[in-house]
Amino acid sequence: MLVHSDLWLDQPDSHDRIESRLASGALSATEAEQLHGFVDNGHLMLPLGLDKAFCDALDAEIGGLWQKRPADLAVSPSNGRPMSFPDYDGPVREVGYRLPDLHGHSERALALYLHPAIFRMVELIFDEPAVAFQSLYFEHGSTQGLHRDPMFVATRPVSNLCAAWIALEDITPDSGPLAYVPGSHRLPWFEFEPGVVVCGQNVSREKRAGYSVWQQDKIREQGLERRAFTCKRGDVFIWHGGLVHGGEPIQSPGRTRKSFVVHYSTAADYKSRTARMQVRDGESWRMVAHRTDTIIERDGARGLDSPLHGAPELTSPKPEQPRPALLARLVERVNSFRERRTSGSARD
Ligand SMILES: O=C(O)CCC(=O)C(=O)O
Repeated sequence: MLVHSDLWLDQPDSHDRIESRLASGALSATEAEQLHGFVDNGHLMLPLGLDKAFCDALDAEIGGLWQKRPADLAVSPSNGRPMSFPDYDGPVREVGYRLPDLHGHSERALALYLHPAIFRMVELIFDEPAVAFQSLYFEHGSTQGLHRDPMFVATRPVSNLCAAWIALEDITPDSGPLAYVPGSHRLPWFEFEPGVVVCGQNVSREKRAGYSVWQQDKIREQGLERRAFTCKRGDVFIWHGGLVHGGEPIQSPGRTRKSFVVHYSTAADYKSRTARMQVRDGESWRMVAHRTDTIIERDGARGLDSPLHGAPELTSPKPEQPRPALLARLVERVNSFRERRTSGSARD
């Protein structure tokens, strides 16, 4: 299927619009060139020139969080769902862990989340006020299969989504760089159910495998090529919500690939966000949902605070309670209804 987009950059006259904005002085020549590339390829690169001291200080903040383990910060273990930091009992900084919404606990992550130069580019992309709504810190390559963000990151409309991937160190080919397929943002979309591009929790392994084969076929049919984003510390890769991307294999085991990802939507459409994490409850686990509509503004940029700073919403009950599966399903249904009404949940 095709995903409908009202964004200017997905319209047939997008290149003309860039030239008009350039002529009117709304864009610099460099910005115009970047936007032309974005329209055609689905991505652009922006060098921020972060210095080593900044990245070392961010790393020290992360080290401090590993010691402190705040309850309103989640850690996602390799291949696992987010869990409350104090409840994590795996290896410290294990390969593949992620920190969702680090911007809620790190001054430097927040500075990147609301970075004025990235924000300017994102607002040129949307051509309307934008909002950062979630962040994700990776210490190592994700090795994630090729995907498109709307499969896991919900926005409404689906098309009003873009992401910035910020290198926090020089990224070498053996470290599992970001993988991407230039031009893939114009490919048709796989339907996990009729009319549904979201790959929900209940999508079967077979269906996911079917998606991968289908996506590879489409890439091949169109003569597109997978590339690896090797780059310098501070380089930012901004991608269109439809761009197919993932993580390359890590060839040097244990090698870090520190990066920070921010997702953006249009401020008029994205007002609040719910995030879920698992918390220990005696011998078992329960899922807790938190929602925020708090906006942080700085230097003309705006972003949602970490949802985990807010009070918990409905939680799934303890398994010992009567008819747990039924109740849990009911709670899940209410939660997802609430989320659909407000905005979206997101991958973590
Ligand atoms: O950093 C990576 O390897 C992949 C990141 C990604 O796919 C995402 O955040 O959407």
